This record gives sequence, structure tokens and C-alpha cells, in this order.
Amino acid sequence: MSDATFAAMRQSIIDGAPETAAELAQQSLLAGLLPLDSVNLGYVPGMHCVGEEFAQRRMFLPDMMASAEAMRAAMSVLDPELRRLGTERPRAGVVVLGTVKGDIHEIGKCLVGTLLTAHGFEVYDLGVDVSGEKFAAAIRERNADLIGMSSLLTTTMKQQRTIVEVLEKEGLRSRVKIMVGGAPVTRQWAQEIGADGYGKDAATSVALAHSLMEDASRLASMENR
Ligand code: B12
Repeated sequence: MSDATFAAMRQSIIDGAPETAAELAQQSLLAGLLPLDSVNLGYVPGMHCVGEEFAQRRMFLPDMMASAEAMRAAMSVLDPELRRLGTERPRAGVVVLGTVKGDIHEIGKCLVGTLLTAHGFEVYDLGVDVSGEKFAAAIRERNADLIGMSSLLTTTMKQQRTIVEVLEKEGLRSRVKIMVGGAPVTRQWAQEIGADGYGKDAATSVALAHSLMEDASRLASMENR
């Protein structure tokens, strides 16, 4: 059980079949497959395939919605397993996470949140369609160390810049490290808008969050000398 299972997982997303997707996830756990492997090698490639088919007009919005439903069904089985590790680790930092204003894609952002939680971060997920003002309020309320902005549309990517500007205006920019991600986002874009880092996928986002926390504590200890 592995290559054939990953292929079946991928197909369950393409077919938009939540029951099959969830059942394969259950079976994979029973067989001892790592949940992150199932996500990265099974379900996410299915999502990429759906995205390509949509772009080629061979699949349409209802198909994409059915695929998202299948992905959610698989994640509802895998999520608790992915999170389990988090309770056994010391707190790594506080993260406020959200999909930017105008954008309702949430699957990748939720996955990043799950893995950050699994690695000891305290995560406050603001959901989708989040404005700079909402990010700012949550940073204050939660005393956040990091924020993570997700954006899946080329049109909403620009919101990431707007949100950085809002944080600057509200005097919060130096208080938090900013991570950005989402399919159209690049390292170059992150630099251009003045973010602190870009995460290509959920696993690299965890490494990024840890390294940004280290940068922040190094800076704080230099300032205290
Ligand atoms: C599923 C999906 C939907 C679902 C979303 C359901 C949901 N609840 O999330 C629905 C059907 C609602 C949808 C709607 C639309 N969609 Co859509 N969608 C997708 C699809 C197929 C998959 C996205 C996904 O979940 N991927 C899987 C996850 C795991 O990957 P990910 O999101 O990239 O996240 C990873 C990394 O990017 C990174 N990451 C993500 N966020 C963050 C945040 C931080 C801080 C960090 C560090 C890292 C990070 O880590 C994640 C995990 O590894 C993509 C195709 C694609 N290839 O992306 C199109 C896609 C994004 N959609 C697209 C479009 C056009 C739309 C619509 C405009 C369609 C329409 N005509 O209405 C609407 C937009 C609505 C809106 N205002 O937001 C286009 C965007 C094109 C563009 N250039 O902008 C795409 C690329 C499809 C295509 N090829 O044309 N969509």
C-alpha cells in the first residue's frame, strides 16, 4: 500500500468524491502511512490536477467545489493525526493566520495552520477574506509573534502588500514577522512587498516560522545588551 493508494487518493480529489477520499485516509492511517505523505503525495497532486483542468476549461467551478469538498473530507480524518504532535512540544510562538481580503481559498492555509500547531505554535486562524484591520486587531489581541497571509489569486496577492502597509500605518510592523504564501506567491514577491519570508508549502512554512522566531529573539537579545 503506497503508490496505488496515493494514486487512488489523487483520483478521489479529481472525482470530487468525499466518501472515497475520507475512507482512503482512514485506511492509510491504519496501514501506518504518514499523514503528511498522504497529503503531499496523494491529495495535493489531485488538487493541482483539478487546477490545471479548470484552467484548460475541461473542469468547471462546480467540479472544483466538489474537489474541495473531497479534500476537506480527507483532511478531517488526517488533521487530528497531524496535530497530535503539537501537544507534546514546548510553545514555539504565536501565529495569526488568514486568507487575504477578497479570497476564499482556505485549504492550503488550513494545512499550514495544522502543521504549525503540530510543531508547537499557538495558531489563531482568522479564516478567509481577512482585511489588514482584522490582522492588526488580532496581532494586538493575541500578542502575535508572526502573521501568515495566504492568497491563491493573482488579483488578491496585492492585498498582501496592502496589509503590510496597514500594519506599518498602525505601528505594528516592527512587532511581528510576516510570512506569505499561496500558489501565485513567490519569494521575489515576498521581498518586493517587504514581508519577512515566503513559504512554498506547509512543511517549509514550519521551518520558515521557526527561523523567523530565531531571528526575532536574536534581535531582541541584541537590543537588550
Ligand atoms: C480548490 C480551489 C477552489 C475552491 C476553494 C475551496 C476552499 N474552501 O478553499 C473554490 C471552488 C471555492 C474556488 C473558487 C475560485 N477559484 Co479556485 N482553485 C482551487 C484549486 C483547484 C486548488 C487550491 C487548493 O486548495 N490547493 C491545495 C493546497 C494544499 O495548496 P495551496 O493552496 O497552494 O497551499 C499550499 C502553499 O501554497 C502554501 N501556502 C498556502 N497558504 C499559505 C500561507 C502562508 C502564510 C504560507 C507560509 C504558505 C502558504 O502551503 C500550502 C500547503 O502546502 C486551485 C488550483 C491550484 N493549483 O492552486 C484553483 C485556483 C486557485 N482558483 C482559481 C480561480 C480563478 C477561482 C475563482 C475566481 C473561480 C470563479 N470563477 O469563481 C474562485 C475565486 C473565489 C474567491 N474570491 O476566492 C484559479 C486562480 C487563477 C489566478 N491566476 O488567479 C486557480 C489557480 C485555478 C486555475 N488554474 O485557474 N477555488
